[in-house]
Amino acid sequence: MNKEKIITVVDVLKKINNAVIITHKSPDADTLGSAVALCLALRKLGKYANIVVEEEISPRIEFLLEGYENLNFKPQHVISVDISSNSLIPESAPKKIDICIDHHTTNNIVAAYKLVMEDAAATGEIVFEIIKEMGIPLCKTMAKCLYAAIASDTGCFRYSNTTKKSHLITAELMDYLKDFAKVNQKMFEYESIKDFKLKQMIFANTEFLYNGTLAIAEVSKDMLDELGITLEQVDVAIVSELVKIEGVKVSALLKEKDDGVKVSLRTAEGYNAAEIAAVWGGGGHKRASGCMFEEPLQVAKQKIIDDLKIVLFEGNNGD
Ligand SMILES: [Mn+2]
Repeated sequence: MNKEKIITVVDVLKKINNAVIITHKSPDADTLGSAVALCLALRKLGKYANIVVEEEISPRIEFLLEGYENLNFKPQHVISVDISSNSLIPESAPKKIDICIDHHTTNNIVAAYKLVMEDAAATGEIVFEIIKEMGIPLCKTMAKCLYAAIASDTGCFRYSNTTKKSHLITAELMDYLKDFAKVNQKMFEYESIKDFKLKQMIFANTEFLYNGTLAIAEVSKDMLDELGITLEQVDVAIVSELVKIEGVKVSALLKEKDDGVKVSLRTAEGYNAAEIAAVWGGGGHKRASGCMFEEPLQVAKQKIIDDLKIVLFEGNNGD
């Protein structure tokens, strides 16, 4: 089933002359690494290809753009990678998508061709299979990008979404990428003094509710201004730290933006993060998800606390 879908998409990619590949808002290593790797593969096939990425990207993943340059052409086709809904398409990107490549169970993008593989740990795994099916040999840069994509979404191969296939693909990537440890270091071990100070502030205002089953924290604009950092620089790993604490079933990190509040959620086993976020119009995966609120920070926070009361006392049907 998946194989047929991959062949169909590869046939389409072989026929087109050019494409622009779009990444999701607040880009992570999966969307960005998948986009760059696919872009390079298309260029190797003799196509014109570019990527579209938001201007502000985390310094932890800037290395994925090393050596990348835009080509000058007018794109006729649009490919999305790792984007599950229209609200996650950056303002600067085209909104009409021709080919959608993703692994989110909550994907609701409308596209002429959809390749959504829910069992893939990362979109990077799907792009790996596309590149293999194209018959394009991997290179060091593609391997670096795809490794980063898979390592990012699996929490460096620790999360329950990691499969045997994730490891087999990674093993093959390692033939081309000897310094994978450097990639891990950049993505998982990088921390500036500002990052550390922000973490101190976030942890200091973390609240534990419902007998310690909910850990909820916030990043206000004032906190960011005080440290002189942007929202994109906030390490989402912080919300994962909170769900590791004994007894915590759901952790939420609320980030105040000009137009509302961006929420990242993490859950322990037995609580489906995608289902919880869906209540507020968001989406994601079993253990990690996100959503947006248009209300002010404290209003959004109270709404989350109130809505989670039922979930945390009765449980949801996630695993
Ligand atoms: Mn992903």
